[in-house]
Amino acid sequence: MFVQACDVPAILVSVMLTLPACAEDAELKALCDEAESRYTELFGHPSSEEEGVTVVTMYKYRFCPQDLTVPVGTTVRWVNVDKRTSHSLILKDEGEPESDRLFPEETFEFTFLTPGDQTYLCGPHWETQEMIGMITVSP
Ligand SMILES: [Cu+2]
Repeated sequence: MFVQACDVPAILVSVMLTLPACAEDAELKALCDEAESRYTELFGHPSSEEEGVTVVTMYKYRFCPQDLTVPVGTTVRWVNVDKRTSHSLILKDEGEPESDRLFPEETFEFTFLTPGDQTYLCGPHWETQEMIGMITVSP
């Protein structure tokens, strides 16, 4: 039997602990909650309250959310909420050049006009830290 979800009955918890994917999910969720707290601290409101854009935070070598689905025409705003580390964006499937380095509190925006899945990267950290994100643009 294959257990896909992490919310399995308690009796399976010991099994879950052996599933690295679930532990990773929990870790990423905690990290992304922290990123959102940072965002609110820096900008005075939750990222979901930004008008006209969908926010992805960049924090501790991760994109939050790591997987995002948006309707075509959506502008995504990446925001570095780290304290010291700079990041960049490589939207390789869009054939765009790498963005400038984003220092803490800096942002980068891109409007997705082509439906489909794409993987994007942080220039300095995708290889060493696997700082990689996914966007699904729905028609
Ligand atoms: Cu980075």
